[in-house]
Amino acid sequence: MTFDTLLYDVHDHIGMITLNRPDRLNAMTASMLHELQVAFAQARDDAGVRAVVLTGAGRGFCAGADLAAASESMASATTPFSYSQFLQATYNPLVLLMRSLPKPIIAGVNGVAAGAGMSLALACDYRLVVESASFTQAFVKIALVPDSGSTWFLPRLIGTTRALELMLTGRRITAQEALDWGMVNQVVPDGQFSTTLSNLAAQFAAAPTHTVGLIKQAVEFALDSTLEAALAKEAELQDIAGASADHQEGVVAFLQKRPAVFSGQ
Ligand code: T3D
Repeated sequence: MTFDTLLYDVHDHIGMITLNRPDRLNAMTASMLHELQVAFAQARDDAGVRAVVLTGAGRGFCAGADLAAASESMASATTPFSYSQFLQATYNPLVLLMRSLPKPIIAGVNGVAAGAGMSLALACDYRLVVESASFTQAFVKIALVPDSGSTWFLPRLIGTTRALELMLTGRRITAQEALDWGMVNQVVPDGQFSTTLSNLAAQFAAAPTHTVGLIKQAVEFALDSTLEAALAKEAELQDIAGASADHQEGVVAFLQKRPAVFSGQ
């Protein structure tokens, strides 16, 4: 499928999804949300893809919902617009797809991430951020509740005190503040962003992909489980990981004192 609002490219086992509406800071329309679902599903189903990168074209990562497009479609609608139906059909399945993807997703946050754009970055597994980027829970500024997963991700990442501060004020925080708060993994000078992102993606693409998927599954499960249930889940998933070709390769490589070469199986 060809995309109108995204670029999707696969190289060196990396599926690179670039939000591509730079003049609108990559604000999301209904068609971009649909295309994102298609692109993530394609990356999931392509055995050649072992790591996924989500980034933005131009100076922004993503400014959240496209407010101009949203207000136009509301004005022209013949029936009352239902936020609930829209969210259930667009953002919600996308976020669930990302969280269940059995491959690592890196957010390459190349600029401002606002509203649902910030939620998308939070739904990724690793956040690499340029020094000049910023984050805002912009929802409150237009009198909306944070959606697309922000209420779930943010308190878990930075605690309720700070999550509520961001959600209630819409304050724009810097990349450094996000790093200090544990909301992102790494901040790099703008000039080093592309190279660092490529190196990081290559590192993830060379990891034992199947086991990485199991690790994601284990952590996702443990977030809402008892210790007893989490221990049982670890044991169940370890049976699967322990039977993998990459586990064998990892052990043999260790014993032979050489770097492991993982196939992803
Ligand atoms: O309806 C639904 O879909 C429900 C779901 C909602 C989920 C949400 O995401 S709600 C939150 C929506 N997002 C926002 O409220 C953020 C709005 N944008 C901003 O606050 C600021 O633009 C930023 C803080 C993101 C960046 O500020 P700045 O000063 O760096 O850039 P700018 O000059 O404001 O924006 C540059 C251009 O992008 C500008 O267009 P222009 O004047 O050059 O023609 C601006 O209008 C446009 N733009 C930025 N954000 C959006 C947008 N256009 C449409 N929708 C946007 N969200």
